[in-house]
Amino acid sequence: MSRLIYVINGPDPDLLGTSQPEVHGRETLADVERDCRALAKTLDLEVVFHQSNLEGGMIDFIHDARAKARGVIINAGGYSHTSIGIHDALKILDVPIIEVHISNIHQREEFRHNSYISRVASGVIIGCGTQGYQLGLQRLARLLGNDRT
Ligand code: DHK
Repeated sequence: MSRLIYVINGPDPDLLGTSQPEVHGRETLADVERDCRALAKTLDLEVVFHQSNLEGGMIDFIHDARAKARGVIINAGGYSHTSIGIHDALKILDVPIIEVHISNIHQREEFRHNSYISRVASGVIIGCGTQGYQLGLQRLARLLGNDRT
């Protein structure tokens, strides 16, 4: 059976490493993808990275995940705090969802404190830097029944 994990990123993660490095660190999304690929192999998982700056683009990736993925890791960037459309698309997925925020959104502006995605996520990883994506993968491996994690 497929062990495919969709890693879906919204706006800003595409600028990782260059936009606000003091908040999001210096690693690029390509670095994150490389590290996740290496980790996924050890967990007997496969990862596919998707990124869109558009809400509808992200929703398309989520719909696509319904037929293909065993789990989803999502950092919806600013849409986390605004998008009922992304919330609704995630809500009808029947695979585990891990929400990642690189920064600690609770130490930042008040408008970042609510995430619509947290309401439908199995787990939420906040403020662990780009390592959060790897932690998300480890969690999904556990949820999918890999005893090595
Ligand atoms: C990334 C963003 O682009 C922000 O809009 C979110 C999130 C936080 C992050 O920390 O990964 O508020």
